[in-house]
Amino acid sequence: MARIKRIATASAPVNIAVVKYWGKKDTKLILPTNDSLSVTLDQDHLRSLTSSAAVEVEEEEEQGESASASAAAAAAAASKDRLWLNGVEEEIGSEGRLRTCIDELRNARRKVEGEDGGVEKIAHLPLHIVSENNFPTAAGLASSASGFAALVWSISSLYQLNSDSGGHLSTSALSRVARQGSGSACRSLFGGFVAWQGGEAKDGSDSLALQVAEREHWKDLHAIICVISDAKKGTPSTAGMQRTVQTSAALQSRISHVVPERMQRITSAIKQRDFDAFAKETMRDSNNFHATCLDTSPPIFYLNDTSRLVIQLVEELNRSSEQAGAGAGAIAAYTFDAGPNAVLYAPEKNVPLVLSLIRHYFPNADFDDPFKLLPSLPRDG
Ligand code: 2P0
Repeated sequence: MARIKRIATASAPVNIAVVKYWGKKDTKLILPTNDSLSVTLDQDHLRSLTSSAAVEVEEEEEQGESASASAAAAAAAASKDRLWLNGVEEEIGSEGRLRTCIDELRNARRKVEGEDGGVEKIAHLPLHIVSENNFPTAAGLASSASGFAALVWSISSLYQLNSDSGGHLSTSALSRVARQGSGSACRSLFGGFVAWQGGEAKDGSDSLALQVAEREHWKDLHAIICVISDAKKGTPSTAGMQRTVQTSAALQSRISHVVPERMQRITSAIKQRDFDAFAKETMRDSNNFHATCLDTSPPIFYLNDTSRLVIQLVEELNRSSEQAGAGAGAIAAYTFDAGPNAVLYAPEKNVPLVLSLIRHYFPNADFDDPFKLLPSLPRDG
């Protein structure tokens, strides 16, 4: 029998990168080869919800006060930590990323308990963690970012480490922990527009997320998630990106100047709410990322024919708007991650037009949230 001593719940949304992370220079610490920048989706749309509980299990023994006893107790508790993901219990490996995140947070709590005798002792208790996504895992949308962000925030709330729960760890400091769960997860700890600063330090101390602007800064910007295929992707990101690091010459230009220059331009586009500039940088980065995947040996294909049709549709829409003149600028932007699904960004006033075009060219589209572009042939013309 397990009795809950203390519990905390947190949710974190999915984030969609507009400047993509692809490649690690340290695979254990998850240190990226380039900076990246994303938009965190609004809460309630696509998010992970995680509860973490410190539990007393019946055979729990009294813990001693000495530092070594407390370390031994933490190690014993770690062996009893359990995780349920979407209702199914998952193994917490002794060397895995989940273990790293839990250990970092437990050690931080142990430190606080060691320094302040008045603090309730819970670091020695096993954790029971329950996490669910409010979107089907089969939807082909990255869930590791929201999953690890929600996990890190819920445990840090349970342990009262984050500033919201009275602790001393900033969100950026916690993003260093989430990063070691899954690189892109560090960006989901913040809302709005978020940069992951790759960092220079070998120990990863400066590889963290920073908020570029709050969501409120650019409320008018909307994301439309189009599920083109819900099949599991052929090449998982973690393996695919390292194959790119090992084989792609194109990645080197991405690292040395394409991304650094783009980070500056897109940051200033966001600060100025300049949709035309934001759209251009977003689409170019998506295309540069997929070109780099193609430059990998053997090549990695994430886009499919429907993805390419969406690209053409948006490009044509923007071209016709440019021809109409009067400085109208881009109507929408597309971006694709490590799969065929499209994410479109558009200012609110353009959303009806974008949706009506999608309806026209993909008459079988299922307008759920996120909606599916069923793999049917598009209409002509
Ligand atoms: C991104 N992606 O910036 C890019 C764009 C996919 C394409 O982050 O190995 O699941 O866990 O650090 O974070 C996917 O990679 O990889 C990703 P790990 P992750 O969003």
